[in-house]
Amino acid sequence: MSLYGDYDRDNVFAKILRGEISCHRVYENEEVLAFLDAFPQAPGHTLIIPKKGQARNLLELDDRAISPLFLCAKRLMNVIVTELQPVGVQLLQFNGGDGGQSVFHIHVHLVPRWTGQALGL
Ligand code: DGP
Repeated sequence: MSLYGDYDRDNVFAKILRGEISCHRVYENEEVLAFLDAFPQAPGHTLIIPKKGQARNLLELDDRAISPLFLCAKRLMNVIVTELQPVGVQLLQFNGGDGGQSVFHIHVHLVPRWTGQALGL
């Protein structure tokens, strides 16, 4: 599948943004929404998505949307480190089905990690 193509308006994150599927919201502003992953790799596994546009992956994301997405990732990583006290945090972002992506609305993962824990993603 190409990394460029049509956006499926019925992907689960589009449905979350429209309020058609519920989620555990962690943070939101005009640009981004952060919520807990429904299939967490670790406690506190958080997803961050842009609220505007129809980018399936990073290549399709408008340059102006990159800063809000990664600024939110940095700030939430700080909250995770303070509140959950992991010894590491993974910032993950997959592009294309063969790149490990399963939901085709650009998103980043924040996965807290503790010593001895298997790296699942
Ligand atoms: P990726 O492989 O990067 O496309 O990861 C997509 C993530 O989305 C995966 O970790 C599971 C999560 N996910 C899938 N469906 C839902 C859902 O309906 N709600 C929430 N909160 N997360 C979901």
